[in-house]
Amino acid sequence: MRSSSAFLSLFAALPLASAAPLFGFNLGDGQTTNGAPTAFSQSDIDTDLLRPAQFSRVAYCSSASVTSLSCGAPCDVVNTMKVLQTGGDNEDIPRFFIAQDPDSQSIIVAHQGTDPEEILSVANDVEFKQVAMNSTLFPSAAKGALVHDGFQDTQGRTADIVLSTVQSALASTGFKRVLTTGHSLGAAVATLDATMLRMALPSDVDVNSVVFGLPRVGNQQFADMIDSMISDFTHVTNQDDPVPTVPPRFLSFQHPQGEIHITKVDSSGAATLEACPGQENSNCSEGNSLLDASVDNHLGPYFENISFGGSACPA
Ligand SMILES: *[C@@H]1O[C@H](CO)[C@@H](O)[C@H](O)[C@H]1NC(C)=O
Ligand SMILES: *[C@@H]1O[C@H](CO)[C@@H](O)[C@H](O)[C@H]1NC(C)=O
Ligand SMILES: CC(=O)N[C@H]1CO[C@H](CO)[C@@H](O)[C@@H]1O
Repeated sequence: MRSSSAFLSLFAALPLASAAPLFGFNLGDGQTTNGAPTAFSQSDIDTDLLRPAQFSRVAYCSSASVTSLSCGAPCDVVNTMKVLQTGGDNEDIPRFFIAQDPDSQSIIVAHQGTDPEEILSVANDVEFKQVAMNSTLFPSAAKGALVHDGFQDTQGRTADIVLSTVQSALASTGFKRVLTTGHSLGAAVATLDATMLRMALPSDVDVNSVVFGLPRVGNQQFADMIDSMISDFTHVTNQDDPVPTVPPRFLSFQHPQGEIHITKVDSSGAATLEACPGQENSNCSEGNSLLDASVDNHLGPYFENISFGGSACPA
């Protein structure tokens, strides 16, 4: 199996410009909509997005500091959670943690991401193909569903421990809810985790996923499968972040539904958000111009002053 650190360092060495021509094109054959976005209020942020964002931020912190909830401010705001499992090495295997969250009566699975240059290189790398989903992990994948093989390889490195830990945590807590979350590459892994868990867990367990700065993970059939399996799937895109526009649609990649787009973050940290109907909405990320691309927007701030990445974690 290809080593992630090898491909990350190989492609991180490429100038960003070599990746740039691929993103921003609207040439896919999947559905696009111009449906008018609807307002997404501050109370919607607090109810639906804030806690997942706080968990995704913690996923960048060291395993030791997460286990002891001593990662500083990012841990302090989620200090009612009980951490069940941590892992990853910040290289081949991005960091992750699994916790039980009494506040939401949920089992949380959160994955670390990568920096903007790395994710753009990986997502745009033409060496990475769309491949069939692993039939062991995704036994009821939709016919014709294909995913980015780099993202699937990364998800596969933690899939078994995620599945077994979530199954035993559901049994020991009696909780009936699972949330997967993450930022950047971690968003792609969390999306695949949700798919895997939905196929493996009993139907009375609710599986949801709320992710940030998600690149496109798979093709139209994959996007449609997410739409039908994960009804509240949500991916938050920040202003002119180019990552949600890669890999490009002309290579047959397509987002699922559920985009929440941040249109503005003012100097006090107040954010304006809108909910975007459809899978690819030209009034949201899909309509971004390459000329305005901002890799800083990939890291944040998103809302409530939440930014992601190693520098957003003091430990
Ligand atoms: C599919 O997933 C299983 C379970 O994690 C793993 O053992 C197997 O190697 C995977 N197959 C491929 C082709 O990666
Ligand atoms: C964000 O941080 C700034 C500076 O620390 C602070 O003034 C502001 O109140 C914060 N905004 C929010 C929405 O938390
Ligand atoms: C509400 C809104 O911004 N609607 C726009 C969505 O995109 C179409 C096509 O680009 C515009 O015509 C709408 O005004």
